[in-house]
Amino acid sequence: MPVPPDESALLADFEARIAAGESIEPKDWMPERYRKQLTRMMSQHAHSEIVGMLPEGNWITRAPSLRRKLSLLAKVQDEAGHGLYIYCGTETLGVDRHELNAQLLDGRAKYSSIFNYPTLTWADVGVVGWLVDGAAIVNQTVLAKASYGPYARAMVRICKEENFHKRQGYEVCMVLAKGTPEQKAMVQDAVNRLWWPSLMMFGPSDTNSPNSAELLKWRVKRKTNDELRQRFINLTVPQAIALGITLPDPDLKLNEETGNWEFGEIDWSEFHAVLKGEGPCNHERIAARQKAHDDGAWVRAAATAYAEKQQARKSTVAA
Ligand code: FAQ
Repeated sequence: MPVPPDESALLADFEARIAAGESIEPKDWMPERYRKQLTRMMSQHAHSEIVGMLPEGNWITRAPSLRRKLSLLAKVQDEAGHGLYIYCGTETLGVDRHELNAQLLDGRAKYSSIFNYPTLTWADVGVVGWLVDGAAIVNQTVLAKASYGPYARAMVRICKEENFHKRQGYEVCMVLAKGTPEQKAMVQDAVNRLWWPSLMMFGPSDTNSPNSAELLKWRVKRKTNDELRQRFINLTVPQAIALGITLPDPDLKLNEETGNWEFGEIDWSEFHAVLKGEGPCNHERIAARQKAHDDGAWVRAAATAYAEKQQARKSTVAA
C-alpha cells in the first residue's frame, strides 16, 4: 500500500531506527502494518501459551510421584504466566485482550499447531518438555532481539523459564529411557508421534511463508522459519542419540561440510489440515477454552462491579 506523503518521513525515521538496532516502544510512531503484524503474531503466541497448558494439564492428577507433580504444576503455571505476560505486551499495541480472546474462540486467531495433538502417556509430558519447549526456546531466543521492546523483553524472561521446562522434560525422558524396556518404548512412541509436529511449530517453509518478508524487514523476526527449524534439528539430534532414542526420519543424516543434519520432507498437508481445524484435538482445545471463558463469567462480572464501586467512591470523595 502506498504511504501518504506526510507519513513517508515518519516511516523513514522508523526504519532508520530499526536499522540502527533501536527498540520501538508503545508510544512511538509505527506503521499500521507493523502494529497489525505484531498484534497478530503476539496474540497468537499468547494463545499458544494458554492452549498449551491443556495437553500437559491433562497429566497433573496422574503424575507418577509428588516431585513430578510439583514440577509439572509449576511448568503449567509458568505457561499461564507467559500467556498473560504476552497478552499485556499485545495490549500495548492498543488492542483489548477480550477482543483477542474472542478471536481465539471464534477461530479468527490461530495458536500453535502442536497443541492440537494429544498427550497419550506420561512419556508425552517428558517429550513435550524436551521437544516442544526446546523448539519454543530456539524460536524465542531470537525473538528476544525483536524490534518491538515489550515483546523482546517478555521473551527474555520467558526463555529463562522455558529452559527449566526443557530440562525437566529431558530429565523425564532420560529416566524413562534408562528404565524398563516398556518405559523406553513409551518414550520412543511419544517421539515417533511428536517429532514431526514439533518441526511444524516453526511454520511453513520460507518459500510459503507470506508474513516472513515483512517481519524480517522490520526485525521482528531475525531468522527465517527454515533457519530456526534447522537449528532446532541440529541441537536435538545429539540429545536423541544421548537418550538412545531414534528420531522417526530415515533421511536424517549429518552433512559434514555444512554441519547440518539434513532431514526428510515434512508432511505439509498434515500441517495445513491442523491449521484448518482438522487436527486430532482442535475441537477439544477450543471447547476447553470456551468452557473456561463461560465459567469465568462471574469473575468478570464481579471485577466490573468492583471497579464501578471504586470509581463511584472516588467520584464521591472528589465532589
Ligand atoms: N501453528 O507466514 P508464516 C510454546 C500460521 S509457544 C499454527 O510463516 P509467521 C510454549 C501463521 O500464523 C509456541 N499456525 O507466519 C509452550 C500464519 O497465519 P496467519 C508458539 C501457524 O507469523 C511450550 C500462516 O501460518 N510460539 O510452545 C504455525 O511469519 C509447551 C503463515 O505462516 C510462537 O507463537 C504453527 N506452527 O511465522 C507452551 C512464537 N506456523 O496469522 C506450552 C511466535 C505458521 O497469517 C507448553 N511466533 N502458522 O493467518 C512466531 O515465531 C511466528 O508467528 C511463527 C509463524 C514462526 C509461528
